[in-house]
Parts: sequence; structure tokens; C-alpha cells
Amino acid sequence: MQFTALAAAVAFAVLPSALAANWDVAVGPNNQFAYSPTTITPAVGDTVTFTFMSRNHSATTTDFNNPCPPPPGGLGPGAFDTGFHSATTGDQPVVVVTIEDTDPHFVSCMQAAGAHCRLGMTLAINPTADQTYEQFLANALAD
Ligand SMILES: *[C@@H]1O[C@H](CO)[C@@H](O)[C@H](O)[C@H]1NC(C)=O
Ligand SMILES: [Cu+2]
Repeated sequence: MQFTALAAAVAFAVLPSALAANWDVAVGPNNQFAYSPTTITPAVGDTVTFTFMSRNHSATTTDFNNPCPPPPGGLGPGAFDTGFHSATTGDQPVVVVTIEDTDPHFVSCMQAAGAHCRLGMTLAINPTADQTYEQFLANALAD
């Protein structure tokens, strides 16, 4: 009986990491000012792997209404900032971020004082009915 309870406790302890998923996001695929995909819906503890595929970009949390440029370090609780990474054909840097909450987070690129952001380089993490990816993109294009 006691052995069974212990085994169950050990199994439960490893459950969260066993269930954590990874979300792959390409940064600048095909030389575009874009992330792909543009929306992801990670759970707490999931990871996001950003692969920098062209030019020199960042993935930085920013304000939904006034996205461009994102502030260095990112914005608010759950903020993150990959920093700038420059890619060449032979060198595609990878940055892994662990998601700490399920609040909506909106991501863009800090490069060129927000110029990439205003070209629509945008990613929504757990967008909501009130804060959609489409509206975030529209806000960036108009910023
Ligand atoms: C990438 O961009 C940042 C910000 O503009 C700049 O400081 C850095 O030197 C650039 N890196 C390369 C390798 O060009
Ligand atoms: Cu960029």
C-alpha cells in the first residue's frame, strides 16, 4: 500500500514536465518581416523555440495598442525579450522561452526603431476575444 502511494506521488511529480509542449516559431522565414505561425496558444510551462532565419530581428513582448517598437526587455508581467539575433544561411540562432502564465502576450521586433513592427512583424500568444491577433496586427500597421 505504502509503496503504491509513493509510486503515485513520484509519477505525479514528473507529470508537469512530461506534459509540457514546445511551440516552434520561425523568425523571418523566407526573408520576410514575419513570425510563423502568427498565433500560438501555449500552456503554463510550455516552451517557445524561436529560430532566427534571416536578417537581424528580436522577439519582444509589447503593448497591444501601441506595439511599435517593443520596449527593451519586453512589457509587463510575463514579459520576455530574446534580444537581437542576426541570421545567415549557415547560422540560425535559437532562443527558447518558457511560458509562465496564460495571459495574452503580444510580440514584435525591436529592430530599426519599430520599422519591422510597423511592417506587421507580429505574433500573438494566447490572444482573446477582446484582444485578437488581427487587431494587434492592425495596431502595429497603424502605429
Ligand atoms: C543587430 O541589430 C542590432 C540593433 O540594431 C545591432 O546593435 C547589432 O549590431 C546587429 N547585429 C549585427 C550582427 O548586425
Ligand atoms: Cu525584425
